[in-house]
Amino acid sequence: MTTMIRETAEVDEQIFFDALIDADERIEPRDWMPEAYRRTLVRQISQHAHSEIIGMQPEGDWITRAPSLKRKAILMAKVQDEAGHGLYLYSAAQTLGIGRDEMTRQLIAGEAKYSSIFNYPTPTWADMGAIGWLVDGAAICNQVPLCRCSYGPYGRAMVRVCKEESFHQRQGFEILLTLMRGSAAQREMAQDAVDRWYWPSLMMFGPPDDASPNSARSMAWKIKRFSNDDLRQRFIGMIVPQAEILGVTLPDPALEWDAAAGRWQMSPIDWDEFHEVLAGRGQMNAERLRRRREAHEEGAWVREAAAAYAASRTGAPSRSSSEARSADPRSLSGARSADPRSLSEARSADSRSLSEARSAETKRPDPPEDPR
Ligand code: BYC
Repeated sequence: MTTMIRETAEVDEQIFFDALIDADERIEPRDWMPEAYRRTLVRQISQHAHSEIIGMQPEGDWITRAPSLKRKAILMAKVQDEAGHGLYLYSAAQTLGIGRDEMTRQLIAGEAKYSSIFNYPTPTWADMGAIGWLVDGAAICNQVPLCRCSYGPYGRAMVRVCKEESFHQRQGFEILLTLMRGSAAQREMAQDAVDRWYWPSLMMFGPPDDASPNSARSMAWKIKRFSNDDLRQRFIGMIVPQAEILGVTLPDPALEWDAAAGRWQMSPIDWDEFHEVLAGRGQMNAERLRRRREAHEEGAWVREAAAAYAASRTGAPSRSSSEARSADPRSLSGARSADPRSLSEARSADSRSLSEARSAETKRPDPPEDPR
């Protein structure tokens, strides 16, 4: 009998979940969700968080070498922003029942992915310009649609991230513009950086649509709103006029707008290089992970001190809050699914209908202005 009630409740939950997705409503941490939806989100959000944290390294390397005090201050603020993005994203992933300690363990053990783009070196100051313009530019194209992601905590985190990324892209553009208005050697340095970052930036959007195993389902769940290839096309459309203003050449002689097809024609992307980087054999993979491990070990005393301080105030045994959360698998996302009440009972008990929930919710902020 109990099993039947449970199964009926699950069917109702699935119907309710599907209805929320169809109605473009948000799924929240305490809502029931299919296990595959939860796993997909943990995969994407944790990878995204790791990318922000590893992404601090290529730019962090230039803080001491920035050409002026003003440039140093701006770069430092940008790198701190990336740390903040990592924190919002780890927090969003934690609402799905995975602990921050576990995500960190996966990263430093080399089990987790992070964006391919951060496995390339930054030999010159112009790389700070190219990263800001191209890498943050690609991030904006990818992330503005994620502000409308069906999972509430991820979508809301993206709103602030995108506002900051827009600023980052402008500062990268401005570095390149300054160099392009400088000496011949500075112009050459800027062009060389654009040549090196252009193709890896295109790879950030992921494999082509016909080789993207996750896209179809993520789009059906409204986690992703556009396919990898569509976003890549939008990105090219954004940077072509900007490259003209800068006076740099995009390193693809075949790049051309095909009005009949409504698409940019381009040379093929070197997907072998992409897969090599994903397999850990990029130019900087080993160094990025070595530095991340080292930072984790060096930060052990801070985590211990914070946990001891928290314990001294609550009298609880000293362990980090994320450990505590992940120790209870039902604490967050499992809460509703363990409740055998049918959906309608649960909803009337909650006295929180869909529309009430909508109006009670803080008004969802508008996604940031699309820079294109
Ligand atoms: N790098 O089926 P697909 C930043 C993986 S940081 C590595 O298309 P999906 C910044 C993919 O994970 C911004 N792996 O997957 C920070 C999957 O493997 P798994 C970083 C990649 O999820 C500091 C497999 O390939 N942005 O802006 O539908 C300073 C098949 O792919 C990559 C994000 O993280 C890649 N480039 O789509 C400056 C955005 N591409 O997981 C700037 C959030 C694909 O099955 N993420 N893979 O083992 C997304 O939007 C999506 O996850 C992706 C991939 C578009 C990246």
